[in-house]
Amino acid sequence: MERILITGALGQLGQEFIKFFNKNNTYVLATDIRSPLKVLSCDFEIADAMDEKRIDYLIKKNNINVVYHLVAVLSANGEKNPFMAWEINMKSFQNIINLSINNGIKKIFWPSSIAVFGTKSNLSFVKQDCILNPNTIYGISKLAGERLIDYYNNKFDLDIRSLRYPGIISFDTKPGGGTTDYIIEMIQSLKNEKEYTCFLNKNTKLPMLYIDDAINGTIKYMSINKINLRVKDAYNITGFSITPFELEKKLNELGCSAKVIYNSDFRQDIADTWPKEIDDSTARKDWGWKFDYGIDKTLKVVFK
Ligand code: AKB
Repeated sequence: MERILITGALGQLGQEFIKFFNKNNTYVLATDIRSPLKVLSCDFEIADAMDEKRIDYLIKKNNINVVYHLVAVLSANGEKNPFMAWEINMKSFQNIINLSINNGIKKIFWPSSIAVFGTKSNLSFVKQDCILNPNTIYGISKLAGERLIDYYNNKFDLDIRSLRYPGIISFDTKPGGGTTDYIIEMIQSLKNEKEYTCFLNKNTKLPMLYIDDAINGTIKYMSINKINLRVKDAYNITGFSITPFELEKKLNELGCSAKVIYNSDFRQDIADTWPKEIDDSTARKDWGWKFDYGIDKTLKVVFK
């Protein structure tokens, strides 16, 4: 029986993983550095993933045997304080791996991101294997994590797995401090008939994925026999790609008439180094990855 620790559990992905595991009667201990605003459907402890002793205590106390380590400072927030972002992203990662080795935990999930790519790869369609030269501290930390996953998996016989998530679209739980966040902000503003100022240029195409696809895909990936996984660090996955202007048009078609103003800021520079489309054929081949929600189905959920 899996007994799962989720770190950074109150973020965009964590709360959705909790819902999934809860439906499947899997034990979850959720941890974060702040208290939840509403009661969670699992055990919860305030704990900083940087605090090795506290996490060690919680792992032992709750007989944890799987970790979903979701703590991360995202791309835009990372640029405001790169030293802090590196420290949080990498120290917490190192702690979790070290604690896993010491406590006999073999299975770990750690999200990577489309931020690992950079201008040296063909950004109009990034392959699974291409030159990775990230330009943000977030992307650099994700790339470092990917390399460490490969290294630790070999050296310590661990089973750390990772996916390069594109922008994740969710409405119950929101992200914070990312470059792809605009998509959620625009949908919600226009749905509420509020003018929206978009921080990206209207033609900035980025890959996106609806939250249900992200959760179901991750769970499927984690359940696959290791022997079938040819990629030893992180798999490309994606749903659909869209520009802010294409999204605005879709929202107009759904009856939203509030204005969108395009006023790009520093996040444009980040987006300009990220892929427009992702080649996820390796994930499709190796473990049957596929998405279910395109943009129209995603918007249907919001406008139902
Ligand atoms: C971000 O925008 O920083 C994240 C990501 C794509 O990893 N949503």
